[in-house]
Amino acid sequence: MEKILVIGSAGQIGSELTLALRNVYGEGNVYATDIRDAPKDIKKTGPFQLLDVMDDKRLIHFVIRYKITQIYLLAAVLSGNAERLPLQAWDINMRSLLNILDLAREVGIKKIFWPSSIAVFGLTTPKINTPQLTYTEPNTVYGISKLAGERWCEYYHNKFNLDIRSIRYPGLISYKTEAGGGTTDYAVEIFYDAVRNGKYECFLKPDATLPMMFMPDAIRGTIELMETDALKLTVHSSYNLSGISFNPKELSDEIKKIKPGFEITYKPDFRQKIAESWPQSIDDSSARNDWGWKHEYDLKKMTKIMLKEVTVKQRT
Ligand code: VAH
Repeated sequence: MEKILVIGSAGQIGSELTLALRNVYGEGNVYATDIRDAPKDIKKTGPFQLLDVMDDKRLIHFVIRYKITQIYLLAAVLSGNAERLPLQAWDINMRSLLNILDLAREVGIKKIFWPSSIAVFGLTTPKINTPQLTYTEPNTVYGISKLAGERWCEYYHNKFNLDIRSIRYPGLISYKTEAGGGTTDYAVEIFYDAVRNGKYECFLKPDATLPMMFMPDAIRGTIELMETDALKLTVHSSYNLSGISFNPKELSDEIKKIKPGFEITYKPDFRQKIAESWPQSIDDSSARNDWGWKHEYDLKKMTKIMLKEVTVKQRT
């Protein structure tokens, strides 16, 4: 019986991945944890406990007590926030991963998932159809921590035969949690402001094209990766994964098709420079070849669902 520990269950990915894992492995077998309180549905559908991934002693007791077999480490400081507190963000993003890797080696955790990001790419990376293997010279604290994390994951795989799997997520769009300080989070904020006020002031330029993905695709891709036979996996740093690429103008035009009165203005801030250092589209052929990955949501379908769900959420 798999016993799964999710660290960061209150976050954008964790709040949805925890529920999806409970559907697959049984509610009582997926232990949701976070440093802060979790959404009601996480606490209602299975075990939840406050847990700080930086507290390695409490972490090891938890893992041994509940006989954990898999760990999903989703806690991290995202790009925008990381630039405000560089050394604290580096410490949190790296020490949390190293705590888990060493714990897994010590107690023999079968499988680990850790999210990387397209933030590992930088200004020297080809921007269109960015390959799996290419220049990775990130110039953000977040990107540097994700690149270093990928190197540690591959090191523990090669040296200790740890089965750790990772995805370079593009910008993720979801309605369950509000934006969490990322550069791509304009694509989440815009829906809340469109529903609440009918207008949005965007912190990126209208033509800032970035690789994005609707959360249901990201959750399915993560579970597909984790359920793939280890012998089929050829990437032990982190898999490129691609969904949709668009810019704020294209997204706002799609919103206007449903909400004609919606207005967008642009006031680029420090995150514009971060966005300019990232790719515009991603080549995910390794994921397609290794486990048959294919995204399902396009910009039109995602926009329709986001507006509907955010409208419902604003009413409750
Ligand atoms: C961020 N949402 O903006 C994250 C993501 C590709 C970006 O990793 O920081």
